[in-house]
Amino acid sequence: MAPKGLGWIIIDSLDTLMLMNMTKQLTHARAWLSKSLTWDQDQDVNTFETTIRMMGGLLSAHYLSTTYPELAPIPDDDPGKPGEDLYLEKAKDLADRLMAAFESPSGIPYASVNLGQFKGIESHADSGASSTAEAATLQLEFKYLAKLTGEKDFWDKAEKVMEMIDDNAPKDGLVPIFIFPSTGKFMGNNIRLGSRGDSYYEYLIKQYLQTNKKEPIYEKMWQETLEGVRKNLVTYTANSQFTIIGERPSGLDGELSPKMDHLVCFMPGTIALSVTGGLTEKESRKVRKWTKQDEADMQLARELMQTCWGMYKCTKTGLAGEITYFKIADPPLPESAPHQAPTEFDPDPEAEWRKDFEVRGFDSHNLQRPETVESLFYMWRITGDQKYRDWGWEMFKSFANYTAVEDGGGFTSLSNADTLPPATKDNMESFWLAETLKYFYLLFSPNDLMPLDKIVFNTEAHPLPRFDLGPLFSTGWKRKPRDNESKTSTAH
Ligand code: DMJ
Repeated sequence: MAPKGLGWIIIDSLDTLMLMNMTKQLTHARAWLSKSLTWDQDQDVNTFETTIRMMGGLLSAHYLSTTYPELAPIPDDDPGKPGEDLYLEKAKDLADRLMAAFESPSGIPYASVNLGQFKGIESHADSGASSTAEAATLQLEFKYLAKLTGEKDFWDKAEKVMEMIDDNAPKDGLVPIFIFPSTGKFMGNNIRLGSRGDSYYEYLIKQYLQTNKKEPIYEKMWQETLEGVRKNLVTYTANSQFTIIGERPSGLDGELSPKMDHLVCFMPGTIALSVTGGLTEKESRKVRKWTKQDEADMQLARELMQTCWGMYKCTKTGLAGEITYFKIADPPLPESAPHQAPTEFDPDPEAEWRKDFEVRGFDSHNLQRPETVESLFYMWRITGDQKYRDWGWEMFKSFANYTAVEDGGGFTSLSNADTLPPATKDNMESFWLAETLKYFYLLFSPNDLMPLDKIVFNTEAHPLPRFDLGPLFSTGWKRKPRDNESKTSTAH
């Protein structure tokens, strides 16, 4: 049977349409969902992408439409059927199919699922290993669905993944980027906060916040990680002392590579979120004792934000490349080294700070990714510093100037953002609508639209509510005892 399409862009955009009050477009999208969307298709899909974009999109559409009915209100298309909720119904049907991914010997999800056959499929590459980030970025979605439906299996399957990963006792809270569904063991020892690593870390702190800070295990894991990042990955650039998070491709005993994916730029905002839990810095200082650690964490968030903004400032279009390499000292300076990056970016093409940033030809594409504007949004909300809005506005203008297609033809990614005019790609990822534009919109909206201390955004920018565990749910696992100097897993 010919594939009917899964409506990735439609579903990933639902909550953006709601937030922006685009009722007409939302009505259209909902009609498609109601009349044409079926998951009963013989299609292999990526477990993680389908969870964060589709399940996340539907769950957040459910949450917004029920909690904020004044946003893009549309009449019920199934009047007279009490309790019927199209978004939730579609999310649950999808989740029942995605659950097949967890049917591996270890409980670590397979990389893909055949939706029609309810069947998990091992990755065809990477010796069958799944990406660690992909395995550990399903928890917010499955746990919220468990809460909504009362079906505990969704909770248990998602939670088990956290236990399996942690049973490897990753040193300093830093995990290799591949893990085997067959054994639950890590593959190799490549460590980075960019692709295949990123949202594992993001979901540690967000899981803690999702259940109203009642699961301290995830806060502990996040703190261990942040300390590990400082100790093993943070260093400063050679000329202008920008703070970067590098990579350890050969494990923590190997060399530090001064390479930073744009993806790593979720970190400044996430660090700030972890410090205040979503309150403003000012409120947070009032309601509890502000520690030296809080101060240091906020400082790290500000420094990394500056570096991520530098990734935009250093290219010809003002839009970041996919990967930036930094010039660092040899040996790399430790986190404790004195450092003070310039607060302004001198526009002179020969300016000293530019010598620290290098975007290589292969990495000069810009996929309209959200991470920097995402962090600007958190930093604006939490610190109230106007400069984050200013930077966001400048960035928005660059996107408008260089990624808009002629004659109202929409927007496109760039295959080279470091040349003028830029080379375009004729492709638009759904996260441009789901995330990048949503974060821009929220950056310039009043601060009480999606209050940060009441919700958690999933990794695809879909807002989900925080909730109490209640009688049905609890943290169903404990961390295995380990030495202070925790052991790294033996790689396979
Ligand atoms: C999105 O799908 C999510 O933000 C994910 O966590 C990382 N990759 C893209 C955006 O860059």
